[in-house]
Amino acid sequence: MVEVKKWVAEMEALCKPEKVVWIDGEGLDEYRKEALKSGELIELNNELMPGCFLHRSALNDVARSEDKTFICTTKEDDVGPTNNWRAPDEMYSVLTSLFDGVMKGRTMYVIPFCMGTVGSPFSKLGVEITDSIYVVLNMCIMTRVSKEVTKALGAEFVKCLHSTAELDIDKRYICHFPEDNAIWSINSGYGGNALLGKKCLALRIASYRAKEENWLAEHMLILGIENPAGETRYVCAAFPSACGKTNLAMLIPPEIYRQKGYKIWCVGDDIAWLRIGEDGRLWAVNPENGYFGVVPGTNEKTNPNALAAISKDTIFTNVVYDEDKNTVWWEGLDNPPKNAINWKGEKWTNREEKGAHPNSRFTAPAKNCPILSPEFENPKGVPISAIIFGGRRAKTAPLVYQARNFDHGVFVASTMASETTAAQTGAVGVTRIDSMAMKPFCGYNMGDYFAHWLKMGALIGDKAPKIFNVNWFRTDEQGRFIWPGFGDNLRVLEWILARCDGTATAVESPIGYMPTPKDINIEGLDITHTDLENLLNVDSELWKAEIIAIKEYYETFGDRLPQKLWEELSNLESRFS
Ligand code: GTP
Ligand code: SPV
Ligand code: MN
Repeated sequence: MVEVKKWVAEMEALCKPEKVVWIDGEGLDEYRKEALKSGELIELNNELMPGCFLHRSALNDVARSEDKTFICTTKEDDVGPTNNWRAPDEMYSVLTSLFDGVMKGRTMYVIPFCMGTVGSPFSKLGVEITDSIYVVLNMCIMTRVSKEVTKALGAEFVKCLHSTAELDIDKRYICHFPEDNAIWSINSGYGGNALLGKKCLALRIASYRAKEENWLAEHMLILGIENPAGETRYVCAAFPSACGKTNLAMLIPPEIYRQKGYKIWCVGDDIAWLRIGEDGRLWAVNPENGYFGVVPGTNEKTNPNALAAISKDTIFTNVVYDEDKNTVWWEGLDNPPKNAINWKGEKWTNREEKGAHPNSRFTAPAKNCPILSPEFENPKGVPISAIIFGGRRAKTAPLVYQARNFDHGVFVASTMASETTAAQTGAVGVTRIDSMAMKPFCGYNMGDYFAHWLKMGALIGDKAPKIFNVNWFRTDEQGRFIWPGFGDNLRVLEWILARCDGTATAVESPIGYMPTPKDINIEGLDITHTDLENLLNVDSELWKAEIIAIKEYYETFGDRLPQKLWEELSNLESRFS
């Protein structure tokens, strides 16, 4: 605690707030009231949505700003071609002048928080300093904040400094100093830019540590699949932002699976920390304590569990406000409200325009999820049978395939591509390679990261999870999704688990092992055998173009790219010729 107090005093001297308030998760109503007074929050209908609030962000502050995100290490080479680099001294000097006096007349909140269950040797403690009540309330949902956490604080904690400042986009910086265990973020209040326990700590800083300590910090959901015999097996899945993690993590089995007795358990929906357990297998924990999920498209059909999770004690950001009912609405729900305010805070009159921002979000406590896994608090986590990678691809990637072995799986994951979404600023729908769905989140050189994955595979050996790739987003000539997705994705998971057990058949293709159409159960589905054939088709012309793009991408890593991956690429090329 001495160290924490010393650091807080230094930051107080820099930011010059009017007062300092320590947060321990209790008495939050006081802060909510203040936020209601300032207009930062709107209290929603307490009968229909108890404990729920609406927040509208600044118009220029609706998504992660990747171009304003920096990793500051002594050597530029250590961050690699996928990250923005600045020398620590140079960046500290820019930030110090921006933070100087930034909290004049404001309150400085100090939030000790824990990523992972409190007291576990695998958890990480942090302290976030912020001048935003919205950040305080979100952090209290997304992380563990309690008296117990404050008590546990010692010399080792991640120093997280945040200010919304003037929300000036030209002075926005999200900076990581992995050598100092520090994160400084200014001029944004948006989730991944401002809730520093999430992407900044639990992925960028944690991945840096994980490489040194032989574990993995990944952008992955964790879910348990209980079969009719009552056995639960766990899988992790990495999809880029807004590509279906929360939905898969909370899926409801199709009717025929429910009747047979299948159940799904949600352990996590965004981040997984994976370690080799005493039994030599890979075990995963979810370091978060809540969900910061995409709102649009969430409804009774796509994700009833998420809908239940956000029925109370939830903060909604940038959705539509229903003036008559004092509730919220978004695209994907029925019956748009007559009198409404759009996400920008204007009367919603032009209904051609979306009312909710495409990246509008909910912040809901994990315990609200009706299918939260009983293992959620287990500090050891859950043993992982399969790791699934996937992206949003209109063509190219088939519905599912299995990597030939672990190293080939690392190759598949390092080369996965996806179309960009509204979760990051910039153009939507541009295909980019997003290795392991970690391109925006890996805190060091991704060439070294691939080598680390290969090393982890070698350490685990025979007990390594099997690796798969999926794509729920393949479209037909009219641009419609062919695969029904959502709950029906369990049909693909069933094949994946059967492959892990050695009970499902597969055929070899140039890209890996694939099911034939008869291997995927489509009972009760409105899709044909031909649709499945299309979903499983591997177009060699598209793949030859893909190989060229992969080569160009790999070249950007120079000699930091493991030779093994070049070999895998050359093997893939020869299987297509
Ligand atoms: P982040 O929180 O940004 O990391 O996103 P996520 O990966 O958790 O994505 P999420 O589950 O919130 O889904 C994002 C969008 O994809 C939503 O609009 C969903 O409705 C849509 N989506 C999710 N799963 C499927 C699917 O299986 N098929 C189709 N067609 N759309 C899906
Ligand atoms: C993502 O963009 O992957 C998210 C939302 O999960 S954020 O917390 O903003 O990163
Ligand atoms: Mn995410």
